Amino acid sequence: MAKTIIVSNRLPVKISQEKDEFTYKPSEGGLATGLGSIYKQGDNIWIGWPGLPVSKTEHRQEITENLKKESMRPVFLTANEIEDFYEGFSNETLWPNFHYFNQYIVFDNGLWKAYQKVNRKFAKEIAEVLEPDDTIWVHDYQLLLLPEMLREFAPKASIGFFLHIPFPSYESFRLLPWRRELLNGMLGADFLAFHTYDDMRHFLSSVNRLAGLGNSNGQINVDNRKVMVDALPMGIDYDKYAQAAASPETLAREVRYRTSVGEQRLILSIDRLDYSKGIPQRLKAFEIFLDENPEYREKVSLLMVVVPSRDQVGKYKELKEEVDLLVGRINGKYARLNWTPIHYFYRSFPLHALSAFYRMADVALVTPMRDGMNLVCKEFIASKLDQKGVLILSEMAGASKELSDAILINPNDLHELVDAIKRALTMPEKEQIAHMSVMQDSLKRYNIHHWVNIFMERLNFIKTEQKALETQ
Ligand code: GDG
Repeated sequence: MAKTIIVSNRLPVKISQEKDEFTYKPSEGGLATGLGSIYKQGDNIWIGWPGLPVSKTEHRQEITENLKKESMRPVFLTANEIEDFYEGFSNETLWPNFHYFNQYIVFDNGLWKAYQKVNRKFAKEIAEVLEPDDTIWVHDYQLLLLPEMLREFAPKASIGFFLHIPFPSYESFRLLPWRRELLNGMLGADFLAFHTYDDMRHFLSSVNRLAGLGNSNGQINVDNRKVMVDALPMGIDYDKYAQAAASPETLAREVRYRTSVGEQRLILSIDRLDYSKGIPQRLKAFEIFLDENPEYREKVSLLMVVVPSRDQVGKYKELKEEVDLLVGRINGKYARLNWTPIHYFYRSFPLHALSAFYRMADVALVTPMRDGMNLVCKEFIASKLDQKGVLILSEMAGASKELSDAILINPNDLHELVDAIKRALTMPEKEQIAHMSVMQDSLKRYNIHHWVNIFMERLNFIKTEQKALETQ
């Protein structure tokens, strides 16, 4: 029977090691939940890096056996590969370039070689299990070369690709010395999807300029093979967040947290530590807000969760220091014995704590400089069971294309941000409910399951079209 192979850099599992003992926890990420309905069926399988370096052969065997029971297959990476392929080319070359932080790009041919090598390693691992009628769904910027590599040994395979981060405009993408190879790698897929129409347009424009290929309604002819490109915004597991918000565990946490923070109003900010998320800008805007609106001091706090991420990468270390300094400065300036302006947490929380934060927040401040989609703002909306609360959202997040009922801001305009905070805190409840219900309706409908189904449907569609052409 034909199977579906999901491929991503990381497997949907968190493995921790204590001496020679390994413990396995399923990861809670949106992608894992959404694709859970697929990869656990029949012979389907998820292939990816298990998230830790494992050098001993017996450990590798043990992990492989245990993951097999959960329909997963590991691709082991050496410490050098993690450094050069993952931290290096993926996160110091592609990530800044695709998010328009071009001054941060590391141009290094050694990192590029590691990227090619690891993509090849993934291809080989897939080759071990691939059969002619299988479908392969490749995810994200760490594996841009993989579709073409798979095509080499499986010319008829059905290959889909989804990019979770923005695809940059040609003017940004062309800066990369390896732009043609990267593009050709992606064009090995039959169906490529992006979060937004703009990402898709940027991709098509690069295909046109670098590969000289035009398109007709998002279809490109690559070596007599039809490749389809589309915008497919990713949704969340709406019911999971709505149910978590109604659960006794979340409610109990909310009561506890409320006792600690008192009756003041809360503005919520949650992200991985990443320069693309606009964390310093958000802190500066909150500082100006307190400065210009003294009546809000002691009445409103910023609850800021920053989840540690990529802490081996230089720019992330610098950012951590900047955020620490800003929080210290603002708290030092405005704190009172009975009031802390910013409750700052540099760690991650379990789902029910997150859910209690979403419930308690009067305002969610989601202001990335660039974001492929941003799921935090969608989770906030799904958690608002009483429909009260206001979302301030950056125009630069893919989610802003769907959530036009949020207060949309340009994160580079700190004064617009300050005004938005004030507007959010004074918005009448009736207006809050009106906006929230529109956004909830749309997110309920375009949820993660819908996203997965449409992706598979489109991939099947283009494959059927290709076959029809071949038999003509
Ligand atoms: C990439 C793209 C795109 C956060 N803190 C905790 C926690 N989280 C969870 C959130 C959310 C996820 O992490 C973050 O997702 P985002 O979409 O906001 O951002 P990225 O990690 O940058 O994801 C992004 C996404 O891929 C999907 O395509 O939207 O644009 O950059 O689900 O809830 N989860 C837990 N504790 C925390 O403290 N349990």
